[in-house]
Amino acid sequence: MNAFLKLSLGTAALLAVGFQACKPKNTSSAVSGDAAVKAYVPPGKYDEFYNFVSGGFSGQLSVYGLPSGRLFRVIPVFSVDPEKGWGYSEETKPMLMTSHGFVPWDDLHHTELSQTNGEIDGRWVFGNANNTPRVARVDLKTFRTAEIIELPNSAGNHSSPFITENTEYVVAGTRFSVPVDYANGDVPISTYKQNFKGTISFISVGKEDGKMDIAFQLLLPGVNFDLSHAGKGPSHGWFFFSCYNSEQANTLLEVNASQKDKDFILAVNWKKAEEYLKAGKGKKEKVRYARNTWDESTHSGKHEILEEVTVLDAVALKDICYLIPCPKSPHGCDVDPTGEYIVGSGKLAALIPVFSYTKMQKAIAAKAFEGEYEGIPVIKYEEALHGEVQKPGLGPLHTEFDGKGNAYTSFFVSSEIVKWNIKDLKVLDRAPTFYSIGHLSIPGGDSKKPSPKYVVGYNKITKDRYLPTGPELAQSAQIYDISGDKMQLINDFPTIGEPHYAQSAPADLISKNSVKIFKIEENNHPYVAKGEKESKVVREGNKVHVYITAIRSHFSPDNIEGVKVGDEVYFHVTNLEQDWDVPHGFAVKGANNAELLVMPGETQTLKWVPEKTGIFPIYCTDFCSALHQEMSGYVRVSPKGSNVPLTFSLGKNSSDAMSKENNSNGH
Ligand code: RUQ
Ligand code: CUA
Repeated sequence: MNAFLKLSLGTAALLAVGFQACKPKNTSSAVSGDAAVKAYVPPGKYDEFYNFVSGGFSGQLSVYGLPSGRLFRVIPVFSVDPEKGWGYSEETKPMLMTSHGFVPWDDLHHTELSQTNGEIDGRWVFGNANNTPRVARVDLKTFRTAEIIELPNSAGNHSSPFITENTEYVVAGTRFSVPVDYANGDVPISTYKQNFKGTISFISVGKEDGKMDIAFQLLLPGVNFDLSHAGKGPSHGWFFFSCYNSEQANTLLEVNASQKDKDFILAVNWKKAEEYLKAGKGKKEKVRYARNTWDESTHSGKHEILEEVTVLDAVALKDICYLIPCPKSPHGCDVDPTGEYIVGSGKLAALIPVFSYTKMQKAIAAKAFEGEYEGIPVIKYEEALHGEVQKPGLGPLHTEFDGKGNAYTSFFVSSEIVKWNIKDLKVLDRAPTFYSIGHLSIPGGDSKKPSPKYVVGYNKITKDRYLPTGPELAQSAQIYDISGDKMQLINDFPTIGEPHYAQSAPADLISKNSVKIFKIEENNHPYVAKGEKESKVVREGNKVHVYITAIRSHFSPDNIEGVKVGDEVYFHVTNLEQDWDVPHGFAVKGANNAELLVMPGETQTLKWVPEKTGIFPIYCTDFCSALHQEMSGYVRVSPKGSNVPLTFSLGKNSSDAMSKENNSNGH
């Protein structure tokens, strides 16, 4: 065995041991005393907070109540959802388009609520896509994905979608460095150091409409950007990103990207970047990326491909970026509510470094650099350091804040949450988690104004917490009361997919704006039928457009004939109800997609290409009234070339229909 192999295998073995999560002792004493009462929300009573939880590889986002842990809703974001027809209806398909075509899945790791003046404003929640890099904006009036923008020059979008204190920007840093899209990417993988680049996108967000645009991208050396957080208050104007693989390894990263004692936190002066942009220092590059926007007036998504992005070279334009050394493969990068302290969590570090924004500024002014890394100045560690939390636990990942001077850090390896004081760096309390916590979240815990009532831990392993469900288990989230000095576990609940980051907002901030119905008179869908009189069936070549309405408890029309094998049939279903909580569903036998679930006042379209002759029932899938089972109808499919005329009717029963077989327009 050569020396290198010996060394690397040795390190690998060590890491493997280090990364095996240990199970905390005394797991039986999980919940005690008055804990259950604190989490109990009686039937009919509302929760205090909405909890927006990322679904990881499920591509979804789920909405729970705190402190009850009750699941309210699963929002499809980077996923198709047969329950709602998302990704199956003609209107929603464009939302999942990318420069690679239709990509109906992604890996959603982080959620971030929009902010105004550094406080959660309850308007939107953003989510990142890790695989085919995208950022989504979910509108919290409707709890629906309102926009998805793709990121060129990126691969993996992990340090995202963190925002600035007035939601000026959402950021997206590439996890996998790759050759940029506008360069030749057909290069040997071993040329990582020469050809692979890291980019960070600053996506501007429209003040009123939330519309996203890539304002600029920063071109950086090839490393892995992992997480980020914006400065706030005094440090507003700066953004901080953790990065690992400063070794620039392209294979066996578990060993090769863990060689150095320290990787970095990248400090970005985005106000400076804006100045350079204004001064015309950006280069417009030809790329291709998608932007998909949902229009609530037509109830439809629009997909467009954009072809240009402005790139600022962070190495050439000297004073945008600085690096701060950070021990051992930093993961979480969190800024405290005052904006003064930046916490870096090294996955393999035995301490937590806390950096000071003021000291960092002084170090930059005094040029207290230890050198450069790939052309970017590296600030001396001690010059930016406020101090280190000693022996906090094993495998620190993420930190949230209570706004009272305390920080709460999750520890994956030692499976615990540790509370410590930001000023004197003393550990104050620790609570076990079950097991292997990843992210944690305090309502407003990354904003200027946390609501320090609960901290929720999002665990990677659930073994032995719930009834077994075969080889695959749900992950778990756990709620701790943090209103006192000591954390107290009060509840846990299973999650959908694998939770990464989550955020919570006070309930009324969101519930007061919740949309109840869509006004039918404001429905601008091109195929709307605003009453049963407008319902009809129209043939255009081999396309058949069915303008069909739904109201308790029938469709209009509910008998359709003259459809032929191979026709493209579009059922444009308008729900005529104007009452809250009366959706209708729609399904047809043999359709190669899901049902539709249509909200009051809305129009959605199901495409169906019949391949066989016969009679095909249609029916409502949502139990809408006592006569829901009666809400159904029939479509007759005749052979190609048949001369059965196109007819449609409602209320024509077999006896009267028989005499006038081909009569249409049964209104
Ligand atoms: S990650 S468990 Cu994808 Cu945010 Cu840290
Ligand atoms: Cu409409 Cu059931």
